[in-house]
Amino acid sequence: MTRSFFSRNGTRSGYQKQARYSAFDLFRRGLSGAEWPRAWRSRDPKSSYDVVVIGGGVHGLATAYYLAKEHGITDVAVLDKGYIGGGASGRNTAIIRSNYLTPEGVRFYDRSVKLYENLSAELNFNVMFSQRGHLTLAHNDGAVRTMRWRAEVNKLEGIDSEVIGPAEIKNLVPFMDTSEHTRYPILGALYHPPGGIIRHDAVVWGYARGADAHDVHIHPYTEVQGIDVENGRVHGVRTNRGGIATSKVVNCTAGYSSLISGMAGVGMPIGTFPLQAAVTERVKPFLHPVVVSGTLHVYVSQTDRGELVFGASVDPFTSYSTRGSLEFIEGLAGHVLELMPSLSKLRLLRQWAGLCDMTPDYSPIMGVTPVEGFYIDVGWGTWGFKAGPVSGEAMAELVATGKTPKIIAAFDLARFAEGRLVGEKGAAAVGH
Ligand code: PYC
Repeated sequence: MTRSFFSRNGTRSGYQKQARYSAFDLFRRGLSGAEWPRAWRSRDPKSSYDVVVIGGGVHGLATAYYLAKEHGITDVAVLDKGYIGGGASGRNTAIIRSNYLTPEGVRFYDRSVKLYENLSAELNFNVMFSQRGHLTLAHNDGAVRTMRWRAEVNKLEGIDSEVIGPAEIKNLVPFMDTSEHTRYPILGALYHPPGGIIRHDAVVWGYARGADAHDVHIHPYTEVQGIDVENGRVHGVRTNRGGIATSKVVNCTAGYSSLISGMAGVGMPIGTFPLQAAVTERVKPFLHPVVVSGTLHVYVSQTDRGELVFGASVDPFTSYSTRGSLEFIEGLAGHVLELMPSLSKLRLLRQWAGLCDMTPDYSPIMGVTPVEGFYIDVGWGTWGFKAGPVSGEAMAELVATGKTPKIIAAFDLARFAEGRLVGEKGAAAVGH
């Protein structure tokens, strides 16, 4: 294991490259109060890079990581206008699953689940992926039908996913009222054992640390203010820290993806909506799987720390606001208590919002654009976090080889003009 040390600007001292600690090291450090080594280096941007990735969340960092690791392209800069992982990667509910509706979606998210399963080992960083199972409840015949449809598509693609009845649901979540006497009786559920939750910040830090170890430059607080395009080709980006010449730019942003693409003159069929979520105080573990109810517009999971994480639908209007609202929290409490009345005494600790770039068919937009050298990995709606690893892997392959990997071919921008939509709304956690 490498034991080299670098300072914040790349010289030896404070930065420990890919260190692995023994339990004794951790104990000694904890007691000594010594400064922890930095996971990635801070440097000034160079005047040019082979590839500039815009967006320092899981998608951008994973793209940079796989470019360097799988394709040997290390002259890469990742730019973010805020801190690393402070956008949608830090503003989600960290649910991972692949029980989608379309074969294209199922295959794509399954590859992501597989990459997530191996990510701690890949990055030598514990991302705390907890595959506790994922339950999507059905409270009416229409929902049961959609769950059956999804289960069949899932099974055809080799995904562990099936429709189960109230008795099996009760086994998995004993405190849930599965009787026929509730206002919204539970008729069944789509059960997806490989689904679960993860530590979103660990994923971001793991990829950032891994990319840095391959000499990728990570530049937080570096806002892209313009993209230079001449004769249909990218030549560089303009930032608040100066211009950077490059022939390849990858837009891996969420929330601002249409603004960034607009700088290159590429229009996006995207509307940006806030998605709010909230977390409670910690309680003893009682909820193992992730539970989703589309009818009641709510999803809930319990973290390893004991907090309950709740989410619901996107706000009903476009906005770039990431503030929580009282209206949302009132609605959320109503939905949660409809499903789990026994939670009425729990106190909420925090709420937040992330920005969701919604596309007309609820599938992402990935691949090339009419501008040569300008690539997009955008339009993630409410499922960007779960797609981080596979998106990074596929975008890196595209940028490095110039060939669109089969796994993302269906998600190209041209599908909107050519009427080849990949309708994934039926796999949304709740009605958005
Ligand atoms: O699709 O699983 C999901 C999800 C959860 C929260 C937002 N989207």
